Amino acid sequence: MSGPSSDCLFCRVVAGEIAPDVVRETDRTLAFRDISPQAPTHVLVVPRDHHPTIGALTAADPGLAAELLAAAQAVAEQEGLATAGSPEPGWRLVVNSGPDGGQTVHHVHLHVLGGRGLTWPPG
Ligand code: IU
Repeated sequence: MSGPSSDCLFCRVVAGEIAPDVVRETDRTLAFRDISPQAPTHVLVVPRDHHPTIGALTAADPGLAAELLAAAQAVAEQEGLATAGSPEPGWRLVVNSGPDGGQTVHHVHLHVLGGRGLTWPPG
């Protein structure tokens, strides 16, 4: 599924009905600050097309999945968490999928987290 869904929060963001704090955009992706940041930098990267999970996106449009990954790297560099030649100071990419994964918004999104030392394992 890739058409917009009126009851999908991130489809409404992509459509401009909700105005997030946008940090980067391309013709197929949008990156904006999480409303409830879990680190000094917490940016969500979403495809403009609606795909519910990372698995659904990868199956339907692997090229877009790769674009989303590249967009996350670009956001990390833009936010000063990494440079093209170095991963320093470092950052984390999180994709929650399904109930046990803790996914609450069912439009695939990549969390770009950084700006402090992140602990492991996650909760
Ligand atoms: P999750 O991976 O589905 O659990 O992440 C959803 C994220 O969306 C979560 O970090 C929320 O804080 C974030 N979010 C948001 O940025 N804006 C909103 O209006 C809502 C949730 I609702």
